[in-house]
Amino acid sequence: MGSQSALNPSMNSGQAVELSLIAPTYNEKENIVPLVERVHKALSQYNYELIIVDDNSPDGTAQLANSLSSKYPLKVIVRTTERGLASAVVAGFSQASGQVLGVIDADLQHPPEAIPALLDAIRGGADVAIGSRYVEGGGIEGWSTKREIISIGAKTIARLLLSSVKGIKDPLAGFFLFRREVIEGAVLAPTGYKILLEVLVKGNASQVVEVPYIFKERERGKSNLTFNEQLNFLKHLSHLAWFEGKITRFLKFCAVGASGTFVYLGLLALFTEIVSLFYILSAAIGYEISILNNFTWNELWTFRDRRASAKGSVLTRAIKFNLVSLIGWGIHTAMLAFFTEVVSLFYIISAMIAIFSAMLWNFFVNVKWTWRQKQGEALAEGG
Ligand SMILES: Nc1nc2c(ncn2[C@@H]2O[C@H](COP(=O)(O)OP(=O)(O)OP(=O)(O)O)[C@@H](O)[C@H]2O)c(=O)[nH]1
Ligand SMILES: [Mg+2]
Repeated sequence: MGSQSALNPSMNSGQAVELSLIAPTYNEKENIVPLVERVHKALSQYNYELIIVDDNSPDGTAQLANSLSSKYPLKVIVRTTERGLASAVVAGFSQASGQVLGVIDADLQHPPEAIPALLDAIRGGADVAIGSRYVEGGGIEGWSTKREIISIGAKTIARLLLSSVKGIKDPLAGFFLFRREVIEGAVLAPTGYKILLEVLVKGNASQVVEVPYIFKERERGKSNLTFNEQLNFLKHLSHLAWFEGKITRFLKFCAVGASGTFVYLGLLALFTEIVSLFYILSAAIGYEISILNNFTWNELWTFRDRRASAKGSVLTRAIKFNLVSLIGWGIHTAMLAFFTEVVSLFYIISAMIAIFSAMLWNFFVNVKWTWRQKQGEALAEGG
């Protein structure tokens, strides 16, 4: 960590800082002056500090920022040994003294004029206030269709995968404020581009509010977002899903599914060879018993944590599980036929795709429906 200018004491006049706003920068020299001025104008009524975390940008962003720090409540952190947006923001958090922490891009794609509305939401009781492009009144200026599709795809995956972001319209926002307590005790991983996800998944926010704003086109400077970062996003998501216990649950679910296959094959052989039933009848009996086997293990093991809070009785869940499995079996068969007959794949490959798809179907529908939690419990536990 490099130079760090002292706060101008007259600016905060000894009062507690209400808001610490972190702006990560890499080669944003052209944006620094308007950023600092616009933030100051927007927040003139508030006790705030702006923390610029620069990764030793070759264009001299940090030097320029430092020259402003006598005039504005501005801290400049220069990192010389590390590079990356997320770790820069986390470094900013650790130096912040405000009761509320916030993040804003330095390239003015996030209008500083929207900060007071976010702060008002926090004052009104929200734990996290998100500058949102996807609620009424919000929007995006000047994105290509391709970029919009990627963004909507990424958002959808995140919302499907992580229960902590359920119901949030813009979980990948880079413009947000939150109460300091939200991340107290949480260890934020300095990976990925999406720090809000870290805060929502690992923090303990219960009230999240979205405030609309229009995401502007970058006027000056160059984008730092690379394809590599987008791949990193998927890595980051799986890390967070693991953190939420989703992956452990999925692996348990798969193990139970595998046990069901053995039960099915064993009973098929037993009823056909020893009880001398017609093999189709043996298969039907074996199949139903294997479903009951799977249900029992899932009830006692995979979804053990949800038993007390799940909706309905054990019997209702068993019936739902049967139904889901039946449709899953239908999906498997239809896909097996489709990929073999229409796409002309080798039938074993088709079967692998079909089994995996049916597995995903079974897992997600059982999570969301069969073992769905009652409202209050889901909130308390984050889904
Ligand atoms: N400290 C630091 N800041 C970074 C780094 N990468 C990006 N930033 C800053 O993070 C903010 C967002 O990065 P952008 O490059 O604007 O990414 P983006 O907004 O997703 O992409 P565009 O819409 O193309 O601008 C900007 O303020 C960047 O200067 C980094 O490695 N270190
Ligand atoms: Mg940008």
